[in-house]
Amino acid sequence: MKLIARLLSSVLLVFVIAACSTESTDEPTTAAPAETAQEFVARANREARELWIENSAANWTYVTYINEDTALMNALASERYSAWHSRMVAESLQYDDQELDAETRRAIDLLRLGNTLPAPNDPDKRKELTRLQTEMEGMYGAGEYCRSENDCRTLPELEDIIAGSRDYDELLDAWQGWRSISPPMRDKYARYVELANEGAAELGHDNLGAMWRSGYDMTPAQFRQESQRLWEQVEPLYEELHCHVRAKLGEVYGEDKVPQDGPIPAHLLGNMWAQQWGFIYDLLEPYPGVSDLDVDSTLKTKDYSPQEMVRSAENFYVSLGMPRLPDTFWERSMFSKPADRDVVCHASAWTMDTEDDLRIKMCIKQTYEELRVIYHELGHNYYQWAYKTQPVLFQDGAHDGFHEAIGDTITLSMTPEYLAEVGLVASAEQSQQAIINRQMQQALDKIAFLPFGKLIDEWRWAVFAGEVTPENYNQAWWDMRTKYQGIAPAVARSEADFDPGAKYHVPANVSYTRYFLAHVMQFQFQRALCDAAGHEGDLHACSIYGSKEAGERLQAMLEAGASAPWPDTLEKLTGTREMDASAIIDYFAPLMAYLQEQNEGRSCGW
Ligand code: X8Z
Ligand code: ZN
Repeated sequence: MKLIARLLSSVLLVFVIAACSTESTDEPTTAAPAETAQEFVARANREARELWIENSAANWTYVTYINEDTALMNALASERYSAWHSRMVAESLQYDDQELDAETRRAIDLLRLGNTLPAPNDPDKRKELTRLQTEMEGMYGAGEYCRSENDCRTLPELEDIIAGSRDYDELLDAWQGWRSISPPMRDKYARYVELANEGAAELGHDNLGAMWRSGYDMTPAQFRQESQRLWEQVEPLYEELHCHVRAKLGEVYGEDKVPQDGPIPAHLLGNMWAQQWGFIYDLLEPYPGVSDLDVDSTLKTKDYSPQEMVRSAENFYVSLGMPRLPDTFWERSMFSKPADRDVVCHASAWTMDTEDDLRIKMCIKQTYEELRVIYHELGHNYYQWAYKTQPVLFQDGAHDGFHEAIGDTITLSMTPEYLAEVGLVASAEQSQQAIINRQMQQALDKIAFLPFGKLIDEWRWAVFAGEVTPENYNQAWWDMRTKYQGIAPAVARSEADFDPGAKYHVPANVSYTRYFLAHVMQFQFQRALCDAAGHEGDLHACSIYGSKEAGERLQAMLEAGASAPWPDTLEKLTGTREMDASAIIDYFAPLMAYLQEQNEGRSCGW
């Protein structure tokens, strides 16, 4: 997660803003403001930077060392930021009637909007909200499932079981076990929704979901439509994948366990949340033995250390012409799970000082999936580094989907040729069968993710809008999981459970549509970068590894940060002003043909 999101998310305050930007009028002003709008923005940038540094230090300390004391320091820093932000938003209102240059107006708009967790303008409520949020994130980080007093498992351990076991009951135990951490969050979450909605309403938004949706240079209603449009473009591809995976799982676990006309049991897909299915590739490999895609075994055989895995990701960015990461990155990052304390293992990338103090926080394991997560995180770090010369208010992605898409775009260049070149697989095969094998591996990651990426906020938008209430939190969650993903829990769930809380971004208050957008846009980015690199032929065969031309185009986009509306930034890279799923459809054309053939005669859907 980006620090700015975290920082700005921790708090926005209290004053009612009628609108995010208003038209200027001809009415004379009676008193000259103490500061010009430009001076105000310059001060906001200066002060925001100071608070950013304080908040990131407190937050970093908390999530890498969870205890009561660090929780307190974290919540206090959030409150301080919140109070400042509230004041600044109120002060900014005096410029609403002025005609401002575009840059100043945008800075003010971003100042008001750039907060994912607005608090009400009441010190007690502000304190309550920052503490609730801090607490829920800590409960997630410290969560563990104990079968007995001396037999406890952390999330990374439970994830290993879900990824590697093929024993139906053992899988179910790990799946249910992790979900034992979240019922205690339920009441806190309900209160957090009330308070955050109150904060959003004071800023002129219908609710917090509507406020989140207004961060895309369009209205919340338009954004909802946009994400729906993109989902409809990719849905047919997901349905083919689902159908084939269900059939294969039926063969492995029996059709009594995996009925061929209904949703797939949620614990059989290799991932704790069934969001990416790469760990069951061995059950699905289209042409067994045809290509060597087993990066996991190379990482284990060569015993890659976490540092070496991070180096390997850094090398890719360097090959594009980007600099090596600073020494402090290597000294201060957290690459492994400490043995002696609770941490939030969920991966994140940080800029601590808006300049060169970049870090990642991960509990790295020796798997290909983790290697790709490292590439993902370094995408955030290189973005942060590239836009460090922008004013702080523009130090962000063009929108949050851009931020999430950078590192993922780079992973699309991890072709068999690239993997062979850097020694992560023994050899690269070019045959059609090898292509299908690799596409299956990628689809289990990228296509399987799409409905999940869409539904998390679909649920939260409904919660924030009051359409889903605490009485039906869990039921609504599973309704959406079934509707979009075609999966279902294998054991009865009830409102005594709080399954959304067992997914990091819910207790951590990180919006999620960003990942859905990123999964579509990374293919658009890749198409543009491959053009720049002079690639000819199929998109799926392109790697921009080593291309300085692609690197320059990418860097230009990164340096712009949030300084312009995202369609302008997108147009510079891709020539289009629209998010569009045609590139992902083109990319997976070979696999789509394979899946359709496999699914012939099967009855798909759930
Ligand atoms: O949260 C992340 C990143 C950090 S921004 C590791 N991702 C989502 C998730 O894990 O749920 C990346 C893909 C989706
Ligand atoms: Zn990310």
